[in-house]
Amino acid sequence: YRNHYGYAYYRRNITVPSYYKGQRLVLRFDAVTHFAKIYLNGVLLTQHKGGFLPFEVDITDKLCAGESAELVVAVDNRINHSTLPVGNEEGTSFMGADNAGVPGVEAAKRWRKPQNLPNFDFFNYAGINRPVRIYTTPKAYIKDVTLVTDIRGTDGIVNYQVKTSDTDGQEVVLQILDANGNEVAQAKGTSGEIVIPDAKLWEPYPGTPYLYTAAVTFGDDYYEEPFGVRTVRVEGTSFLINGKPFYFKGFGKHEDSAFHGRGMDVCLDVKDVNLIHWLHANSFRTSHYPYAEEMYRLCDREGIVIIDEVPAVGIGAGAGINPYETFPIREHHEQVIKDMIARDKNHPCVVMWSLGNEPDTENFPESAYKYWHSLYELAHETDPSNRPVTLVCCQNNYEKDMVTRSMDVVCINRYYGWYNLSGDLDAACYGLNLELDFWEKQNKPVMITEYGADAVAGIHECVPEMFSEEFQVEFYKRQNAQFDKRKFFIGEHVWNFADFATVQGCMRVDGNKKGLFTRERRPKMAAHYFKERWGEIPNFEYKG
Ligand code: GCB
Repeated sequence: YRNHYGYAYYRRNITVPSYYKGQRLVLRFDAVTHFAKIYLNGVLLTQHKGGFLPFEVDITDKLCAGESAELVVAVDNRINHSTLPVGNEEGTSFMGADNAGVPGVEAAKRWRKPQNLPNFDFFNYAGINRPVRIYTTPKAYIKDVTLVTDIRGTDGIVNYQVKTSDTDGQEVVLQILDANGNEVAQAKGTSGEIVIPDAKLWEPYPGTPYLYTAAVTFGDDYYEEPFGVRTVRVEGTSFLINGKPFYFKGFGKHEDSAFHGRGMDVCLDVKDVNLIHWLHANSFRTSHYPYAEEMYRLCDREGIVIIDEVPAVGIGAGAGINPYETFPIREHHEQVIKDMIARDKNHPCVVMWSLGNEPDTENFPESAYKYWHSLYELAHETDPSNRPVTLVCCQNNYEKDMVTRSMDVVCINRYYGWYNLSGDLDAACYGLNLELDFWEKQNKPVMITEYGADAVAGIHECVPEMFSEEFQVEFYKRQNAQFDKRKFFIGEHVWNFADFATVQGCMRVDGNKKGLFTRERRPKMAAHYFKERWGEIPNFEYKG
């Protein structure tokens, strides 16, 4: 099954207890990767495209409480130019030399079995990666809760909106509870403004990530949504959390481990969050897809800041044709942006949306600008809290790229000294500085969202050379020294938190080895280096 291509089927009998009678029954899938068809007793209930966000279907009339039924989930793991993430359809692989044009190679590509050729650098783990649940509500129920917070003097302001299944009869009551469960404010009606006097703010750790709870009652329905009072804003070249300039210290991550692949693993999440604290890091990007909801809840509680990314990785990269006019991707892309924001809008840990990772932005600059700018506007319109929006760009001709500079925060992935100028850190720093001079003129906050070197744990050298742990440390020391000189530079996200599985290829030895930790979460030398560095960098006012 590791290299399975196409549909796989999950089949089991489900029963709901008879005491659920009279309730509304909902079948919810937290994520099925990448395309799902759901059948109950052989009848197609729903289908869903996109592997990293939830979907649900009302089964009240389909499943009688007390009776059992056969649930079948048909999952398709195929990726192509209409899916996110993107798969190559031309038979080219993402990694390594392709020898295009060599007759034997070309013929062999046509001859071989169809297979997934990811245009991205992580293993295409598919299937039911997250929980499936049946939940119940009363017949009249709370559909959605939106909470937008602000700070006025010492007061916390909560603008709320509650959507319900029907509007007549019952009244909506919203109570704000403090961390001890005591009511601190209350309002009635489906929307309004609530004031929390002398509010405690949500701050990234080691500040206090204080959480309130919005307890919503509507008739017999009751829902609790934890939230934090905090603001996020970009001003000049600063990224402000609660009005103070924040410095991002952290990584791009993956949902990945040896035993669970991309399957949800709450123990692993707790371990990772502990390691994030151990490193004195404060943030990560959900590269390259929205993670399981449990991780966001944990980060709300633990005060870890998230840049939330949709699975738009690899659009047009290396395609050589204009992806924006060729590939049927826009509609789906818009949908996942809306769905991600709908799912994650109330999390205080989420401070910025990422529209995607490393698309082609330089070869067809005008089409690229049109495409990404409309998505940028969509994200702003969709988010009730109007968080900053970005797109993470790959190492490219930044002078031609019109998209990256138009985002609220410029997020750059750069591999000076690794994929280019390999091993030559003097030249790498020279090139990096020329580029930083360019960004300095744009008058925007800039952060590095990926930089790194593969290091195979246990390889040591007296003179640091590529793939050794010493080289990885040296690579970071040299480049961090350049970032520290630049005031507009608002953060460093190393690539990657831990080693992870990828498609096999001639540039990968048992996966990607750019982790600060091994895949088993053992620290490499670079983890110790960053622990010391980040221990001395405060969350706020690092650059004055
Ligand atoms: C990148 C990608 C990331 C890869 C990384 C690498 O630019 O965004 O997905 O894993 O480079 O290590 O090559």
